[in-house]
Amino acid sequence: MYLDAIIIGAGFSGLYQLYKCRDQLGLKTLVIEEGKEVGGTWYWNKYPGSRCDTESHIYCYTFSEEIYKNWKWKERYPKQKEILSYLKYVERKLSLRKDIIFNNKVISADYLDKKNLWRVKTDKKKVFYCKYLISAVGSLSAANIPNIKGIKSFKGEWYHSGRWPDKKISFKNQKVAQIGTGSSGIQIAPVVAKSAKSLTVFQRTPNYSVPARNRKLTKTFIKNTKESYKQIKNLLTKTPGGHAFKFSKKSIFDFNESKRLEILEKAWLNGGLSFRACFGDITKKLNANKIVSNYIKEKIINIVKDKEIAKKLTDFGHPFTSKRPTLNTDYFETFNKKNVRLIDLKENPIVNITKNGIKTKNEEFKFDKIIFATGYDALSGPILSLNLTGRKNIKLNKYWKNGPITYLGLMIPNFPNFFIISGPGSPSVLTNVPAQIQQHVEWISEFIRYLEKSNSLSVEPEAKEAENWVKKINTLAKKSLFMKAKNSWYKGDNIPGKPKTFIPYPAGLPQYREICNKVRKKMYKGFNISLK
Ligand code: N01
Repeated sequence: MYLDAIIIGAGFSGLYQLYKCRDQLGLKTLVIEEGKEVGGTWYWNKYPGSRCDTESHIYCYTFSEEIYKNWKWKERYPKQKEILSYLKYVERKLSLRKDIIFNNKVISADYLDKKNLWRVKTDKKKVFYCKYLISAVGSLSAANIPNIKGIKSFKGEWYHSGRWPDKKISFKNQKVAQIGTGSSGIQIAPVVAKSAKSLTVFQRTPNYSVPARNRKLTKTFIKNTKESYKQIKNLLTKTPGGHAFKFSKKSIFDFNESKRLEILEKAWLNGGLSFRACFGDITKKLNANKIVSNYIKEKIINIVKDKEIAKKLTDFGHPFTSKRPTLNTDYFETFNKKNVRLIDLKENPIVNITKNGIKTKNEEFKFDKIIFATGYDALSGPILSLNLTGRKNIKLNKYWKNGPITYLGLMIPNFPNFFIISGPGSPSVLTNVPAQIQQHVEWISEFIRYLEKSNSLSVEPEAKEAENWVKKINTLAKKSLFMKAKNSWYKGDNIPGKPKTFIPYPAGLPQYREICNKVRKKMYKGFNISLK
């Protein structure tokens, strides 16, 4: 079957890109989705307690005033189920389903030089041909299931947070292990601990976490956000992370100690990702960051009653925000429960999984269920899993053997007419992702419009431009606090053998947007376009 465009993935990015390609560019378009429903990450991440930590009134599309105003969010942070309902609503509103095939995983895509077409194969033995191939597979969809010896022998059930099964899973009276304490693990533990007989949390690196302070949205708040649609939409293009909060222009050192504390207390009580913005230098300067890192540490120590456990939970070894900041609801309080244990993997590492549980250096545990909240082969993983072969039989896994090479995070040399939404080399995971996605979809769609008008056959970035882009990202990252974290998936540390290079674009969405706009104004400088 021949199509003008194929989009892989039916999450936030795939749905919007389908609408753009089909309804605004008039292209014959198909979305191929591995899951059985729309939703992308919000289809798969059905783990207990799953909820977004970006506020609901901005964790959504802003391209359509009607959609924005018609949808009513319930809470400050939307639950996974609510986001899924929202995406289904958008899909219905735009009549997208008829151009999506579900339960089909793309297993390979090959560029056919002579025909200037992509050949896309799925695990259901379907084959499609298209001119434009667009990845909407997301940044965090390739689950990292650690290769721990003995996993196959485990008699109980095990799950990964990002590939949570559809069936209902009960933890009532169960002995549960949880490996991993990132954003997912921090949400899972308090919920599982409520019903499990016991919960044992295996922690490799302790994580800073700020209270989420979730709450029901008031009618007044909902009304105000709808009335401020235009201002909110505009604000999301101006802030570094595409969030609705601005960073303070003041340094922490502009204030004496008591005033600093007053500001921090206020931000802590408000909760949320905006905590890091209460002083302008928290995320930029190590000395300012140290004060805030210590403040969070003190807060946790005051919550956790057992001093030994508190020490393990706060032995961070990296600055606050150098890894993805997390929000929590009663995560640290959970360790005051009698049925919850914390195992510090630094002093007591896992040796292997047994048929009955987990064996560590010092102890053997029995478990009924194991939860892997161990994160993802982030950003490059999902693209590599597509098994792309570009021009002249160039394999993407070889071309990226030293790390992902893209120009603007949007295209790859030697892989013509292949676009990436919110992947490596773009701000992606460092932002409120729907805001970044919309910028990408709109930029890509304008580019395709231009290519179609110009009678183009194919387009790809110049290799030199892509090399410079990767260098630029790594130069920017070196100046940031991100490089101070060990085991950071931002730089591939979490996956054995993954090249160590900084992957997302770290200088913020407005700067990135400006660069993309400049390239467009200069008639797509840096891209080689071949005409029919
Ligand atoms: O994954 P993570 P996540 N043995 O990589 C540990 C988004 N998200 O799914 O820090 C033992 O952050 C690992 O330890 P270490 C969001 O962007 C958003 O939690 O590498 N432990 C870490 O503790 C987020 O950042 C939301 O030393 C192992 C944990 O597992 C991203 O997804 C919710 C291990 C993984 O943490 C990923 O978050 C959920 C091993 N072999 C996710 N391998 C919201 O919006 C890894 N770990 C709320």
